[in-house]
Amino acid sequence: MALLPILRYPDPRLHKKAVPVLRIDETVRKLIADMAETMYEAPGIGLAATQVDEHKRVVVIDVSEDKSKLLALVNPEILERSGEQVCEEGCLSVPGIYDKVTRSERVRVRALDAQGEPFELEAEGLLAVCIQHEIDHLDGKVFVEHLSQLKQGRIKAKLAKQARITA
Ligand code: GNR
Ligand code: NI
Repeated sequence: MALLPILRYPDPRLHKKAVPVLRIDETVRKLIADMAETMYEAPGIGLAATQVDEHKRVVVIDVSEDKSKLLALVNPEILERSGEQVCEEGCLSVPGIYDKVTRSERVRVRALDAQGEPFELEAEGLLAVCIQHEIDHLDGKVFVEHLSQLKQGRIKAKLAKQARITA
């Protein structure tokens, strides 16, 4: 296993659209394992391949208290959505920034697991938020793009300043 470096907003590579995985082989399973290790170490509740500069439709999620329920979703698709919820979101690619985003309350998702087997999942609450946040990443969208242009400008300025301090 290996820890992977996480791209930081506003890196333009975060806006690439990930392509579907055609064959789930050892390379994809290694990516899933490395992404899980990277997510747990961060720590975070989800990670999209886009964030580690792998532009394939692969996501890992674990919203459980004890970090015991790893979900791997390959080629995830939202089949149905309903309701609305507002959640204070954060992102490993936008460190130190948290803001409210409105998303669907419930989603039904179809994906392939790490063995290439199709499965469906009904999610609500935080898991539903996380699934939507990760699929956004695969489509090249970072959560701050749900915020106003004014807020996006302030966030870019703040991160640029942080980057100057850490450099
Ligand atoms: O760790 C994370 N926490 C989180 C909190 C609220 C809404 C979404 C998230 S996802 C985030 C990890 C991440 O950046 N995934 O892309
Ligand atoms: Ni994120």
